Amino acid sequence: MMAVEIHQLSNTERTTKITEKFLEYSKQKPEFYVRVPGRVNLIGEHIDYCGYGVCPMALEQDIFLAVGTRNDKKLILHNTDEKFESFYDTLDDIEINLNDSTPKWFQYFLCGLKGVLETVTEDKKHQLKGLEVVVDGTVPQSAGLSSSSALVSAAALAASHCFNLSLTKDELADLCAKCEQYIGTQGGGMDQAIAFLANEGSAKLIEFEPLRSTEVKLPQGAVFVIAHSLTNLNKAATADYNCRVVECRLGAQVIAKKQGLDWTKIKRLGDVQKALNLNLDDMIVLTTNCLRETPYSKEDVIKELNTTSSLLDMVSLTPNTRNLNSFKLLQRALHVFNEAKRVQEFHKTCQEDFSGESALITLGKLMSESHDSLKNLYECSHQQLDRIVDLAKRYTLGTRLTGAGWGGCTISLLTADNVENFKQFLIDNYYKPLGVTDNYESVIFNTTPKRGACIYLPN
Ligand code: ADP
Ligand code: NG1
Ligand code: MG
Repeated sequence: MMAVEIHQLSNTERTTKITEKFLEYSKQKPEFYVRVPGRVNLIGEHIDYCGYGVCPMALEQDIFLAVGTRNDKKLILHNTDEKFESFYDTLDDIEINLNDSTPKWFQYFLCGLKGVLETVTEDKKHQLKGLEVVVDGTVPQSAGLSSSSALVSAAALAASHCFNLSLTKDELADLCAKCEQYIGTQGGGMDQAIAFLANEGSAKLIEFEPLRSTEVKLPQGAVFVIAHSLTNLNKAATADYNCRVVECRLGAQVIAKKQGLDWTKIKRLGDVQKALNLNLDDMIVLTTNCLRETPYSKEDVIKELNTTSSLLDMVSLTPNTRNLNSFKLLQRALHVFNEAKRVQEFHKTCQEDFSGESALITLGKLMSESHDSLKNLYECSHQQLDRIVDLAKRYTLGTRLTGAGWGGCTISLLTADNVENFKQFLIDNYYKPLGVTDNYESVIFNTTPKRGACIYLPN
């Protein structure tokens, strides 16, 4: 169990700027700083919440906090981006009230803080100090690069350090995966795990229950380029994300019921596989036999499970999916089992063939297949993402949407000799027609694996 690393802060333009902002607001210097990176997922999309392994790497883009403690129990949050207004609260009174609108920025911070406060016993709560924080973020927002989890995780790390709790990286990853759910999405834990467990220079195979991470050395000559489609979706603002979580859960439960298992004990497709002790290929055959292609209405699911609407609401659905009446179970489950296989093959290829050109071709092919499946079976792409994927075929070995989708970014695998041509091709054929005339490096950029979360102390 590893502790989060603590380093000495080096002075850069950015650290000077955030320190000055902090001084301006609180009239004192920050006591410590927190950095948590965003991530790009190379392969394994929408399967973490089904219990399957994924392969992300940490980004250079991050959430950076300047933090000071207070002797009262106040929480004061500021943001260097003026569109995010300052927020004032007290530690005794953390509530994340979600109505039907898009969550507020500070509610992501509150998720992390609430998660950490829940680990503090009642008799210790009176000793806690308040916090004043300035947030500075460079992760593109609502674009599948996990700005949300970087913010939640940064808040949790700041609180853990401030309250002297010394939570380990694994504990923080688990805690943040759970507490980000206070924002309303039932995510699977990939983003928070890579945020804490990443090492510079390698991607990671992240597996769950128990949380494990294995280094994935990417083949020599592999270059990864992220391209922003200029469309966004805040995942907690609509039911799209939870709808997919629930479709997978219902698929798992219908298969379980047909196989004579207690369906109420099954939450994820990975749970049925474990309970039946089958391999992924067997699961694909079983899924095709147990589920049908036409969508299921809520009534159809109730009949399949021989249950009631209220039990289904309680056991299987989320508050924002209870009113839905069309669930595609076969398509979603087939995506999940095949994507889980692609992750295994991706990892195996990186292990076996570290230098060969054929490895790059295999990885690219797996990424392209992943995108096709997300577009056609999982229906979480966007026409702008599909357009980039089509244009990218000319220069890349494989391109796919990354993160939850419905907008956001693509990740491409290519060889170094094609990088500049690819970027120029997208600038000319994608970005310029959409009105982008400069600052192209903010929408299309190379990425290499960076390290995970850490704390910095001032000099
Ligand atoms: P992502 O794909 O980036 O994780 P989400 O939709 O899950 O997208 O979360 C995006 C939300 O996270 C933003 O709408 C905002 O509320 C919050 N957020 C992310 N980065 C910042 C930041 N730098 N400052 C304030 N809030 C941020
Ligand atoms: P993004 O798009 O970064 O919000 C989400 C989930 C992940 C994972 C991916 C899809 C959260 C915090 N993140 O990421 O767990 O399911 O979608 O693979 O819910
Ligand atoms: Mg997110």
